[in-house]
Amino acid sequence: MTGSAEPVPDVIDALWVNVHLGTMTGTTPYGAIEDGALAIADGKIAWVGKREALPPEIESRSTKTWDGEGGWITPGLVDCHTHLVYAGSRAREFELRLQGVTYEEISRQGGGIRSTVFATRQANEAGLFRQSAHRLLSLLDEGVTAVEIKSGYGLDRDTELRMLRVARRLGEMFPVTVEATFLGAHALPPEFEGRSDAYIDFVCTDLVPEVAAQGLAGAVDAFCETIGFTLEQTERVFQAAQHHGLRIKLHAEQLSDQGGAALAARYGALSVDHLEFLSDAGVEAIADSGTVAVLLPGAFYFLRETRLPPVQSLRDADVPMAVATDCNPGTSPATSLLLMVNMACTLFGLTPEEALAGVTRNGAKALGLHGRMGTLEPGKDADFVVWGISEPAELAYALGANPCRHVVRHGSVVKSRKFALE
Ligand code: DI6
Ligand code: FE
Repeated sequence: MTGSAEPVPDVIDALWVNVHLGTMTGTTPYGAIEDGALAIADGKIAWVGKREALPPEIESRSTKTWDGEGGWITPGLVDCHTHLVYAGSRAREFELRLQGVTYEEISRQGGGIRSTVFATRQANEAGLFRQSAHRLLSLLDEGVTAVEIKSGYGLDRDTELRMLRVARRLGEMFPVTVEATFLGAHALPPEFEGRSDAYIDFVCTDLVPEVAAQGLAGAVDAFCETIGFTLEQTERVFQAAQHHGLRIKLHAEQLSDQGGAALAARYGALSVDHLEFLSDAGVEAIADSGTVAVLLPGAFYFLRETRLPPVQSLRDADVPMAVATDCNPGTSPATSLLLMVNMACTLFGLTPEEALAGVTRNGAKALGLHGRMGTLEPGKDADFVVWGISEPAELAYALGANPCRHVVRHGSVVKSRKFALE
């Protein structure tokens, strides 16, 4: 890309130079532009390309020039699958699982999700916000500028709505775009023990309409699994979602093959997530659907799973793959998206470029936000990260490092971390 053909705005609010650009567009690896420049106007990217091709009028109209000190700029990171609003901890369950008790056994004994439901129902809105804000800030510290946050630890009207209000407020209080998802069909609450169909009735006829009417979520999700809900129950949630104008996502084929991914693709799902047990038929069913395959290596690692998602089949079928933390207290208490980028490579076999696309371009697509973010292109939100790295692969390579120097959101620097020695 040698720069954009867009008309030059009268005022350029900021110009970044002395940087390399990982645009995540086009056909070259990372859409890389070495010795690039990026101009911002009204919170949007106004121009991006080679420094030598920068139109003189852009430079002359710039009110502020930033020196990127030879670093790399990528789009802001998108964590497209989190459950980061919740109360309490499941460290005791972790100890049990290390002693050999399985996640399923704990769930069937009434622990697991239900123990977090109990703690979350006890928490008030301020307490829930405070506990969740810490997790969100850890993500923002690594350059996350958009995040999806699910409900699903209330499983009753008041707590589900409280969770979604907390998610919305996190997006109001911090420099991050929050996309909320209603996950009422996450687990069966104790008061509906043995009555899963009645609970799905409650989700579909009471909660989905209320969530939609209050504008508290843009999508629904469900846990289609032996220890979750059946394909038929999942489809009822999808039908209610479509009736109320909500998009669809699904926890699919995480611990077994229920055919959930194919069902979700038939309903035009934004994404199907986990996918360790996705069959070739399932890959075929989602290929060409536009549905994004969201890979969650944190849960695979933390549950010590052995069945890998069919990455090569997804690659061969050109299914866009995203990568996310799945930040939740039971299977992925992870608040580092960069560590997930590394795990997507080391555990799932993605290339560093695929993994970075998974937390930028494809992460945005999994939220239906790819028209606004996920690549460095004129007209998109000026949400990007300036990294102190010498090549983009370093973002997948380093374990536990955080080379984030500056985070820019809607054109403004919202975080700078740079030690004098750098
Ligand atoms: N699959 C998961 O890995 C999380 N939810 C789901 O449907 C686990 C949630 C938890 O264990 O708290
Ligand atoms: Fe999840």
